[in-house]
Amino acid sequence: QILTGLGTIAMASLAPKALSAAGKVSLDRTSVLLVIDVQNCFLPGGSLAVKDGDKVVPVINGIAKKFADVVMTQDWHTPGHISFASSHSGKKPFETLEVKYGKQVLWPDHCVQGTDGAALSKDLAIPHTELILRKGFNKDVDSYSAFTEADGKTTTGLAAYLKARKLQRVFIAGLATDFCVAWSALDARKAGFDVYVIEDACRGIDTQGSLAKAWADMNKAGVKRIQSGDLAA
Ligand code: VGL
Ligand code: ZN
Repeated sequence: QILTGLGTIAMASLAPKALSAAGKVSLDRTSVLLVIDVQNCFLPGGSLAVKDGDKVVPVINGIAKKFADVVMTQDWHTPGHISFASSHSGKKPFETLEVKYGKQVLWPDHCVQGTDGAALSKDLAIPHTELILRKGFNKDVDSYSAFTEADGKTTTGLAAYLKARKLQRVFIAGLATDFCVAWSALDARKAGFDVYVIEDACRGIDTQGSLAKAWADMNKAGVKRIQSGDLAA
């Protein structure tokens, strides 16, 4: 216990609110599962396949049953999108380019609007998903984050949606850990949400040290790193 001028504060009130006695993270009515970019292009055989990307699908299907509120995102680029190496002569995938809003990693063409590659995995089984948010649809601006485009100022509207729905605790899963998951987690923290990244429900791309850097940045920002098994029943 801590004694203060105002009286006694039980230590329990200082413990992370989410952890129950069993060390599990309990969910409540303010909790939302945010499933990032589980789309064919990022799955094995896709144009920007994330290693073992398909392994997240059964994990996500399982944990989604614990959430009353589920939101998904879909990377949704125009043909000739600024993030495609093919849009810049002499550039190859995984090289970088200085653009108006900073350094842009260049990717193989992926998630072009309306294509099969941009479709959500047919193996996702989360019929109670309440919102599917598309991002990266501006030709000249990428958007890894579900909240704010890569220019650092254009909002997707997601923070306002979650706030209007009184969803304060954001649990993130999906692809890729070191890009769209991490950027979404960091922006969610900036917008004032409590943020958990469910590590085994994510897979990373890991180019040029990006995965280790993403976890370091998330840790520093107060993002909680948990496993699917940490969620209370
Ligand atoms: C992503 C690279 C390019 C992602 C999207 O979903 O993490 N990565 N576009
Ligand atoms: Zn993309």
